[in-house]
Amino acid sequence: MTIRKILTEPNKILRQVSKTVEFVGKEEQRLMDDMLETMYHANGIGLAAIQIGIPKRIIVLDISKNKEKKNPMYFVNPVINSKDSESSTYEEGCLSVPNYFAEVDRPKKCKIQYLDYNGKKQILETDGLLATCIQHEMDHLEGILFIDYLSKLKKTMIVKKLSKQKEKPDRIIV
Ligand code: GNR
Ligand code: NI
Repeated sequence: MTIRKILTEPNKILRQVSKTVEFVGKEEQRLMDDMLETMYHANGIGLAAIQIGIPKRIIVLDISKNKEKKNPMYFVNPVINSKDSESSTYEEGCLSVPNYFAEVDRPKKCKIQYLDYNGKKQILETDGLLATCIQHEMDHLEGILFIDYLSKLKKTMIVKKLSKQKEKPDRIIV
């Protein structure tokens, strides 16, 4: 497995719409392995393939708190079948928008269908952090970042700072 470089905003590649995966084979599984390793290395809880520059509709997630008991999840071609009318607010971050955090409203629950690591069709009802994360990752597949939901002023400020910034500052909550 290989740790890949995570692209950060501003980068046009992050704005691409990812392509549907026709077949889950060895190449896709290797990509999922690399994505998972890259995500763990960066201390993230989710990663979309486009974040490492590959425009395929593939997501990995691990929201388990316990570092010893890993719980990797793989989603290929995920589709949201239904969304809750109730929304919830979560302070989101993104490995492609390093060190910036902001509150985002999203549907509290959603039902999704997807292919798993073995290409088998699955359905899943999610809520809480998992629902938030899956929606955040699915946005990446459409070229959308969480900062797109912020005011123009906040977004512009973040993008401007990111394009100047080279090294890691502390957490910046906007
Ligand atoms: O690591 C991540 N944490 C996170 C926290 C709140 C809401 C969404 C996320 S996803 C993010 C990793 C990432 O950028 N995935 O695309
Ligand atoms: Ni992200």
